[in-house]
Amino acid sequence: MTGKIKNIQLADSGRLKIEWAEAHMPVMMALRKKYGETKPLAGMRISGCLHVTKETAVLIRTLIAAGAQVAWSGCNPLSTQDDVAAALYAEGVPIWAWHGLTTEEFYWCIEQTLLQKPTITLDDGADLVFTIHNKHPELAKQVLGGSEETTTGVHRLRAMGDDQKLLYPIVAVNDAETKWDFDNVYGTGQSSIDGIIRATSILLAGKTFVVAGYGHCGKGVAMRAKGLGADVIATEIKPTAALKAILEGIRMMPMDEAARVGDIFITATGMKDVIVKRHFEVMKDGAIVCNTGHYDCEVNLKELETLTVSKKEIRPNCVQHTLKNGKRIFVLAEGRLVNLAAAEGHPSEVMDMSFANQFMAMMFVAKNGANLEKRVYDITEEQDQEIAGLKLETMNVSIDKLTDEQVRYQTAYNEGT
Ligand code: 3DD
Repeated sequence: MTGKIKNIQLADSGRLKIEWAEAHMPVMMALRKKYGETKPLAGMRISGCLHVTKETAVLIRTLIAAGAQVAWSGCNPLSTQDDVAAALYAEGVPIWAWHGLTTEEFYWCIEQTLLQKPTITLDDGADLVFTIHNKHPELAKQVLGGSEETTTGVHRLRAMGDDQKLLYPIVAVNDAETKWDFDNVYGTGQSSIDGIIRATSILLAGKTFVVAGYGHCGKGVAMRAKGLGADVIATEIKPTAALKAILEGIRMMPMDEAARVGDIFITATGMKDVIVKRHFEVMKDGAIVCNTGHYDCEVNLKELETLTVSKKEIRPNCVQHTLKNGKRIFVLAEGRLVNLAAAEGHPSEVMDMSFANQFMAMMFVAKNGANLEKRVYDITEEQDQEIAGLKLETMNVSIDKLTDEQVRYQTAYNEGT
């Protein structure tokens, strides 16, 4: 067995978690059955940098069943589920991941996954791609291509592609409709509330719940907080997103105002310095602050420390800061993504589609990589509809089909009103 994990004794628990996820990811299991026979990934060495959760384990097992050799690390120091990592390690998956990595250990784990000289990279937040581009550009020569799971990762890789800095093609899995419109909205919505409740046991009903960012993730979180009876406020920098919030019945105001009235704050912007010193200074006693964006730069903890006279971990993933003004602020999961650091991430059912896109992206790169340009590729409409169709089938849902006449009518331009 190759790799480094927290504790092999946890493997049994991890196997049961993965079994649970497999029972709730029918699309992935169908893909595993279909491609386990044809093995389209045979000969591929996939290095993955993606949260080690029970759902990721299902993806890993499916990639291996399809013929790939994998090497895996987590993509956040606090998101690895140690029992899942132990189960994967015990079944021979080369994995370097444990909960509570230092920054140095985090990048060391990524380095270990590069020893196999990957032909494909599978990334979430672009740390693996950046490591290859910035520290091991020579490895890019045998990389056919890669994929990127998350919004901020895709933003950065598109910028690299626009500047002709990409050393190999990248498939923007995040931007697939069957990922973005489901994982980001319904997954982040539920899992972020899950993380907040596991870390605090707080009652949401009647609380003033401030969501920074009303994109797909923020919209999902706002929807679920509202469903639990919270009084939701959103903050934004984009007029159209702000308008959507208002029309959804969500109050909109600048963070400078929301900071004074909020009980619970969550950032979902992808931007840095969203909650900073002047906000902490006016927050109510007992305010809870957390983040569900990929990177831990949205809540400025360095500035909070300048106001802190004492702090203690009052509950797992919940640190009480006592400020100079005598008020307490509770920071969850060290300002890292609360859904994965304090809970289990998105439910299996939405990851089923996200990872079906990842799996198909791997097949696309394996088949076409040598002929692709060094840019970011979007998931095709056909693939989106194929995955959504597979998902509906597993839910025993039937839908209508256009007749030939209707197909013709769609593009007819000689019929008026
Ligand atoms: N992410 C959220 N929940 C996850 C889970 N259960 N397993 C693996 C990864 C998970 C994060 C990403 O899928 C995606 O939501 C993102 O954009 O980062």
